[in-house]
Amino acid sequence: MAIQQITIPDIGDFDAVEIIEILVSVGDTVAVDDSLLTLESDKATMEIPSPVAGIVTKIAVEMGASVSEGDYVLDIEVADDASAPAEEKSQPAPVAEAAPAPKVESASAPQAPATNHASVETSPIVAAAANIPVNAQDMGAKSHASPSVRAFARKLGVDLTNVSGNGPKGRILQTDVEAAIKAVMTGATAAPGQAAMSGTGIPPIPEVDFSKFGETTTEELGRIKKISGKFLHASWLNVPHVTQFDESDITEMDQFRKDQKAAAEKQGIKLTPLVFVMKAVVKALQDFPSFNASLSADGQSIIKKGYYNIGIAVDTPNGLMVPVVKDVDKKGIYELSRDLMEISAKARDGKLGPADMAGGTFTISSLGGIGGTQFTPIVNAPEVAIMGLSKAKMQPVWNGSEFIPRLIMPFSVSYDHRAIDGAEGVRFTTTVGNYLSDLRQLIL
Ligand code: CAO
Repeated sequence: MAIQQITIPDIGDFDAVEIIEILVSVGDTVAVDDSLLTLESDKATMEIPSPVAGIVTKIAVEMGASVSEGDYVLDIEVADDASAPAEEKSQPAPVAEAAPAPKVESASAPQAPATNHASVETSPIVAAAANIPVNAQDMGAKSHASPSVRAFARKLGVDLTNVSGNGPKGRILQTDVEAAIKAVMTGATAAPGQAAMSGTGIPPIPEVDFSKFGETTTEELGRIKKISGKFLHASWLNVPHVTQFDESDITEMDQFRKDQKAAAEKQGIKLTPLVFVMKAVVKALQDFPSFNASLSADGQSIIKKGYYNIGIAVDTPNGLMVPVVKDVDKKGIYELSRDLMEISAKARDGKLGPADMAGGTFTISSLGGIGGTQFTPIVNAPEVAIMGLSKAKMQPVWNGSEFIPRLIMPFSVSYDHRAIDGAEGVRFTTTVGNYLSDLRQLIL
């Protein structure tokens, strides 16, 4: 047994090339020509093959390091009779010597393997065209595939560890990657937990058998949860969210609400802070039309709406529903309260029709009746913004000479950053907060 120090062979004109994959670990058994490392320059990706067969005993480099010809990278323990590269076994050449100069193909070359069969056999490095995001390298690091197939898989977000290879020695071919994509697109994926890729290129969450750890029960999600889940997921993936947190002193507003409560109850109306918030929000939407808007389908324009229909997230026994209160700008507090009571009752009784849920321009999700301090609501796309209301609490507030008790309501606004800038976001929340603190401003 002898330890062979493996160095970077002749890699042509390349110098200080980044290691983007370390394809072996200490203890791995490698055969001659098995890939040890992948290097990537701005022009090409190269796999460094093993010049010897043996067991990897040391890795002397790290991912991201830059290497050049002659740099020592790892040790392989070789059997005494196998200490020379395969094609050189009969020759007394030193084993650690770099293999013959590789053929490195430029980025404009579309396919990896050299076209000349002889050059593949004599060249230890298979070079490939590459146009790969540098930080997307860890997918399929242990899979047997050429750099061009790796590049192809990375571009499409396919994790090669989930793709079976049909090439020589199980090598993954481009056709195998294509077949894996097709299987996902047609829903004919491999065994559970072995999805070749998620549709968005996001690595799938591993499937776990929870019953290994204790008793479990499985209940199918309700119909509404399944439907709303799809919308929430689509928004989460498509909309670059920013959430701005704020709070408002609603002491006066709540006192006014309490003053009106008895009179409202005589008319069968329950006055909650939410209707005041709806009015304050609409006034702020008039000040900031980008929040009462949608992006065009091509994402190139913003469509500002001249009507103010506020969706209200309602917690129902079947799941979350978002009926819409129409023309909030044209209605008074009592009328809005009536509308709110009506649509929440319809939602809870499962009696909402499609028209009740259509035409919203902005959504409010109020958890204020339940609790919590702050949360990040998910934009109800194709709207561009949503407000989350949390529970108001009495808090000591410094007025310049003393602490006084004030009712402070935390709230948040999540928005689509493609449509709204951060400065605009905080101006909007500040404006809503000011209106809530002093309702008189709503009639100005
Ligand atoms: N701070 C303090 N108290 C609040 C409050 C707030 N921000 N908002 C409401 N309250 C109070 C109300 O005044 C009421 O108290 P009183 O009976 O003493 O007046 C109590 O909390 C209950 O209010 P409510 O929840 O019944 O009424 P609402 O108008 O505030 O909300 C509705 C109506 C339909 C939005 C609500 O019932 C609901 O379903 N909320 C959950 C929405 C949800 O699940 N969102 C999550 C979406 S993301 O998954």
